[in-house]
This record gives sequence, structure tokens and C-alpha cells, in this order.
Amino acid sequence: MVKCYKKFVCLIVSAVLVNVFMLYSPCSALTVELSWNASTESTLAGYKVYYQADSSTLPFQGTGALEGAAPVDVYNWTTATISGLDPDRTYYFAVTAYDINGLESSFSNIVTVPGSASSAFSSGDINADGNVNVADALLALQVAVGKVAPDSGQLGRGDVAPIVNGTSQPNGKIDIGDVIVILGKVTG
Ligand SMILES: [Ca+2]
Ligand SMILES: [Ca+2]
Repeated sequence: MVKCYKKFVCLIVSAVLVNVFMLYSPCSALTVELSWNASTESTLAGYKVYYQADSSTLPFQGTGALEGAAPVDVYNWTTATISGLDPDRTYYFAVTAYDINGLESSFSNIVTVPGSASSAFSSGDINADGNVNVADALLALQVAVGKVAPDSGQLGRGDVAPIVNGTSQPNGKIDIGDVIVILGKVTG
């Protein structure tokens, strides 16, 4: 049983890569479509979609989607639609697979869907005074070392890193990487 589980985990980690598409419906609720590569495990029984707002800490235990609280069991579909989400919040998604014995794989890669509010203001201007300067870098540093607990607005504005392919990919926290990016903006 243990051997089976390990093999299963390995396959899934390499096989489940989540792609994401965002749809904004007229009522301004956020709908996210996820798809992933099928597992080749012969004992595969299905997949579970985990989601959570504002925090990238696993396991995701989000609530509020029309499909129900995380995890959402999507059986053996390799796509999922999670709807009714708050478009102003940043959501994190991950998928697991489970086999016919109910054993669950580890999590797939995490997909981040930045909220409209946080992506609009994720400039590094943590203190929201209209400028990115050394005061913001200092505040980011204080958050990064745990001296200041950021509120959700500060987190959204200061979470500028990591930078992937030249684009900001907020990861739900302010750490030293964010401090460096903000300092880079300050020093030009
Ligand atoms: Ca500022
Ligand atoms: Ca960050």
C-alpha cells in the first residue's frame, strides 16, 4: 500500500500542471476555469480542487464558491470551474489526484489568480501615499522580518515578488524578495 502511494505521488507531481483561465461574469463574481494533464496512474479515481483566498499556505481551505468549500471533488474530469468568487481577492488553487483506495497525491503546482484590487495596486506603494520610496521598502522589510503584520491592503500593494519572466507574480506574502523588488524601484 505504501509503495503504491509513493508511486502515485510521483506520477501526479509530474503530471498535474494546472492552467487557468479567468472569466468575469456581468454580476462581477469571479469564475476561474482550471485544467490539468491527466494522471496516467491506472488506479486513478478522480481529482480534488483546492482553493483559498488571500493565503498561499497549503492545504487550501477556501469557502464561498458556488461549487462548495475546498476541496471540490471533480471526479475524473481534468477541468474544473470554480465560480462565485470575490474578484477583489487573490485566490490560490491546487489540485490533487486520488486513487481507487482513496489515497490522495500531494498537491500540484499552485496557481495564483490575483484579485483585481491587489493587481491594480501591487506597485510596492505599501503605505498608499502615491509614491514608491524608501519608506515603503522599510515597511516591507519590517513585514518580511515579522515586526509588522500587514493588513490585506498593505499585503496587496506590497506583494510584488517574485518576478517571473518580467512580470510580477504575487505569492500571497511579503518577504525579502519583495523588499528587494521595492528597493529596486526606489533606486531606479
Ligand atoms: Ca509609498
Ligand atoms: Ca511576495
